[in-house]
Amino acid sequence: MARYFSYPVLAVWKCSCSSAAHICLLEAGLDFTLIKVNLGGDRRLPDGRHLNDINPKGYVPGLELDNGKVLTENVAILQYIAAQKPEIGLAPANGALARYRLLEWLGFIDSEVHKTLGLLFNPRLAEIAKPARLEKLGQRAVYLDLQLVDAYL
Ligand SMILES: N[C@@H](CCC(=O)N[C@@H](CS)C(=O)NCC(=O)O)C(=O)O
Repeated sequence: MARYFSYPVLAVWKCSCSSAAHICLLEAGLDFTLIKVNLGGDRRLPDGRHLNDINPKGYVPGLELDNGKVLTENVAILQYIAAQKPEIGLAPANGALARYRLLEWLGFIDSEVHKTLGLLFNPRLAEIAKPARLEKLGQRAVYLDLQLVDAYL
């Protein structure tokens, strides 16, 4: 199949965590193709491929490079994009403590906030499971709030 995209190709869905990679690509000023995959639909791409062909894990984001290789996981994708334009300073230099603070934040958002929050939108989540999830999310939100106050207010 002819490749008519401008690479890299980013598979996203609206209002999802894939927005982070989209924002990062825009901030970096890189040329790229955005492909919207309807997670609530058949998950087909405009070229007929399935989302699983870009990300075998079956979710967004997936970043397909011009060599056909695919990068998944926001933690990896965001750092990859930052590395394409190091002069912009989207990520601190490797080896600097600030770089590990970035990883710390990405890990926290990915595993503690995103996954705890995301499950609450699953209509199949049993009502009985919700209070414990909300309590955990509340704890994470308090921490997040304090950090933002310290850093920005
Ligand atoms: N660990 C992944 C999580 C990706 C993820 O959960 N994506 C969601 C949207 S926010 C998704 O595509 N869900 C569809 C599914 O799991 O089938 C990352 O950080 O990139």
